Amino acid sequence: MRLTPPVSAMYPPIEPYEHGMLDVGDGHQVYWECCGNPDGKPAVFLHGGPGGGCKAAHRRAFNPDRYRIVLFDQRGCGRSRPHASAVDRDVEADLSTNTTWHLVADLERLREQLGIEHWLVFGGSWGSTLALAYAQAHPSRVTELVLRGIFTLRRWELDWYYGGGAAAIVPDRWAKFLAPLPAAVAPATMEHSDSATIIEAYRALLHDPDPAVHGPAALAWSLWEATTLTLLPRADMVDAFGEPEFALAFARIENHYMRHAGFFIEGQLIASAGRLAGIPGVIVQGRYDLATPARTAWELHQAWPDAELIMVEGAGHAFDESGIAQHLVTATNRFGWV
Ligand code: STX
Repeated sequence: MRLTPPVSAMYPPIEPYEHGMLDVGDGHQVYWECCGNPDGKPAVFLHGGPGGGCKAAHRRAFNPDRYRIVLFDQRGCGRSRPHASAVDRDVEADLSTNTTWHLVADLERLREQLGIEHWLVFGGSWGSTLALAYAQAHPSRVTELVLRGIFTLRRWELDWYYGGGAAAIVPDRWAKFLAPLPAAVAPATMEHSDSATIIEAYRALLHDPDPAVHGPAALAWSLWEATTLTLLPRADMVDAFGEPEFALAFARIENHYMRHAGFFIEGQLIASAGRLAGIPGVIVQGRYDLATPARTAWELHQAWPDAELIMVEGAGHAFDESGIAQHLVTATNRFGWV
């Protein structure tokens, strides 16, 4: 049985009215596009992963008559160049110039280039992480925040997803994630282990020059995510995440950010939530989110009472799960009239 994504809660498909490549320095060109109404309220969509890139469905979370919707592919992924699947061949633009703080600076550069004073910031998963980092660095530029599947890359969050915590629920999929690792690293049991060791071992595989080594590792990394994002299995996710170039860039970029715990000091995004005071926000969180467990959304909400927390029963992590998409669109509809 092939389950297709329930996107009916979203607006109809649209095409960009303009797009381009922004030279952000360090050898990186970032792809951006604008959709909807050129005179509408500016909103920027921040994709997940990191390394996931923007998809056509992401344009559909906003009323195109009311919003000027800006989407861009973060450094190294999607239509941005060079692509992280090729970093080993490009000494100019390697992962050392791909950090959270480079992406925050890219957002400011893009905002200025597009002549936007301030904008609604929308992000799910890693997109929520980047949205929080950006809003805390530049609060005066943010009119509202619409966030989904909150992820702050604290040690316990990384240990949960990359260290065997979630294996308590999906041991079969976790075993596939561990399969490419050397026997010395992969724990023989399902016991909770240290994500740092696993992330480091994956890094060596993902940057091995031999495609017979980095290829299967990239697929295993990417498919762990594809098979844990949605509450119920979805063939379209597995197909998309199993595309070899996507998987290699996604795995390398995610692995790099996880290895550096997002370039944050432990707990930074929640500890600095006071900087969001006065910014209205909506936090949409799937109750059964395996990738970014609901506790983080809860803790963010405690620290940022201006936001509304919507706990979606019967949903996992993905942007286009039915209850989640509905609440996200309701939030952008509400702010579209402000
Ligand atoms: N990664 C969580 C995240 O940001 C640990 C994420 N996971 N999958 C995605 O994002 C995409 C579906 C956007 C690729």
